[in-house]
Amino acid sequence: MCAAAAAPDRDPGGSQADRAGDPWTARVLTIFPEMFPGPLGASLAGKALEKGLWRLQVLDIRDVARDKHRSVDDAPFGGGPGMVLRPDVVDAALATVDAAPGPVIYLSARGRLLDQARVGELAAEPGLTLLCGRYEGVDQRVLDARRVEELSIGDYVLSGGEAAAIVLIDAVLRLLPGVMGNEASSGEESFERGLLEYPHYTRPAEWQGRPVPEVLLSGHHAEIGRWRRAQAEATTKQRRPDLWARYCKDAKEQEP
Ligand code: 9D3
Repeated sequence: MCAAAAAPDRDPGGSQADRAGDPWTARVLTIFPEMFPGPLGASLAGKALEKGLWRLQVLDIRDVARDKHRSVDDAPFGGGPGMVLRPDVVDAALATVDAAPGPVIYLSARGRLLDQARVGELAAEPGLTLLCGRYEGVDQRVLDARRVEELSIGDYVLSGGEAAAIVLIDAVLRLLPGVMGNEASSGEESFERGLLEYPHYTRPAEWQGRPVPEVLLSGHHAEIGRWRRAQAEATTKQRRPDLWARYCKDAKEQEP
């Protein structure tokens, strides 16, 4: 990664309507704009960003807070710990991207779980707007009023939506044409066929007394394919009974 990472655009609304031919665009609404591009400025995502294959527009939610203290949050009605992002402030932030194409997603621990199927759908959109929560969350009324989709990235507690937004953008980017180094490799991976990956090995053929599985040195590609498939299935069955059950069901439904 070279030093000159493209600076995120601080004018996410833009002064004119988005045109066809614009690159896929992620718009991020956050009270921590300095967290972006973060890891998205490195590696393949960063190279693609520099090449203009995708765009990142970051809005500091605090910029739309009009009162003198630029406050974005307040105490929850009904009591309880923490603070809640105000509906008027979040609405003003979302209004700056009203003309932007694609869905609006609120990253939240109580959202529906993100999966590869939804990532694939999002990659087919012209872009998306990601609202990052902090504190205890966002006032529910603005989410209802604007029909915001709520997504979680997993059953563990983050300190806010920013890391989740980076995860979601990363997952979409590798499906965009031209962003991955190797066009062919995405989609072929076993996870996208519903299985965990088979194990990988490289030189040396023996390391600390541990040999590489002999079949991989055999040059018999059909046999290697069968071995890898069996490994992927065994690992999925053992570690992810949820994925395994769906895989078996899908296989059954494809039978004549
Ligand atoms: C009283 C319980 N709250 C704090 C422990 C609930 C809570 C509030 C805010 C839990 C997490 C968060 C911040 N998390 C996110 O904004 C978040 C998230 C996550 O925590 N896990 C998985 N996906 C996501 S997407 C956004």
